[in-house]
Amino acid sequence: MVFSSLFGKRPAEPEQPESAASEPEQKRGFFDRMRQAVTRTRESLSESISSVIALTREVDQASLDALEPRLLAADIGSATTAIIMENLRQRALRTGIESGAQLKQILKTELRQILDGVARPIQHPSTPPEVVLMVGVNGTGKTTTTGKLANLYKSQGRSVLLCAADTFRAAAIEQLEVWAQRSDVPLIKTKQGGDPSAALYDALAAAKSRSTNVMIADTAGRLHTKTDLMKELDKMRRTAEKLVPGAPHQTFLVMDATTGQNGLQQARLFTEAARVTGIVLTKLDGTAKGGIVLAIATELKLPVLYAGIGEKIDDLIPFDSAAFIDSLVD
Ligand SMILES: Nc1nc2c(ncn2[C@@H]2O[C@H](COP(=O)(O)OP(=O)(O)O)[C@@H](O)[C@H]2O)c(=O)[nH]1
Ligand SMILES: [Mg+2]
Repeated sequence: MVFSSLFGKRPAEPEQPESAASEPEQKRGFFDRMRQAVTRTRESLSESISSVIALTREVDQASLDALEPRLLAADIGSATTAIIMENLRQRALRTGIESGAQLKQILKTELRQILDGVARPIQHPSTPPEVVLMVGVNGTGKTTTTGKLANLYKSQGRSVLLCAADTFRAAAIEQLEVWAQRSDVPLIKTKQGGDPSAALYDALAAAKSRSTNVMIADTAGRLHTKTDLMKELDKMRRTAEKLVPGAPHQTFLVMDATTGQNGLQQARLFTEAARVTGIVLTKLDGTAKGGIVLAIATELKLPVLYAGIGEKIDDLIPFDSAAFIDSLVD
């Protein structure tokens, strides 16, 4: 696939403001930053692959056996690793794998297929506002990502309104207010302890009357096992649906890349209960376990749509599978 088609402009999005970076520049920027973010995973995978094939010229069964734990160590997950290993072994038997370079190439194709298998473009509604719910457990980066996402959408020329629907903690509302100021977007809130559905109702009414393109709601951290909190989320969904047909259009589960297989287990149960449409993977910077992206695809059957690569406002990039795989294996 041609790289330039992958960050293609979405049909529902208006022209970028003139001050914004040109599209090719922006793509290159995203690519470089993705590469930078997965440096540790790439280095450890790359070292592993090199040490596995250093002794023999041809890649044999024994060297493939040695590769298996290395893939697991990158948090690619046992199910995904099993699929990849089976395909590599078949390939080695059928045609042989002649060199480390060829092994990497085949591995890249395998990884790419796994990600492309769950890829689907984000569906934007034909009439605004687009309603986005940010959900997940505590501390994964929901509030931070809500702020970054507002900035990203705004840089794409879309008008944004934020809703502080984490009424559980006072700090969460203040935290989101800071992000709203940074990207200069309006924010609707209620007081701490208030009903998040009421805040959402007000935010949607405001978004409709102002013809805002996107309304993003930050929600309280919750576990799928907390029945009351899951019911609260259901109520929010119903409120959104009542005010805006088809809403919520996106339910993004925010996952922390550093929590590995534990986070994945939690996410599996969460996605079932909350009708998640896509994943935002945060804290990809600095982890050597970026392979979790592949485990997410295999086990949750959901695409990673955005990646968090730092704590600053522009440290959120649209996820691109080709750029990711090229950054991971080289
Ligand atoms: N390094 C890094 N830190 C992040 C990223 N996203 C969020 N954080 C940090 O994770 C912590 C929790 O974030 P917060 O948004 O409050 O999580 P919430 O409880 O899900 O709302 C904060 O210290 C954030 O700065 C990221 O992509 N990279
Ligand atoms: Mg929060």
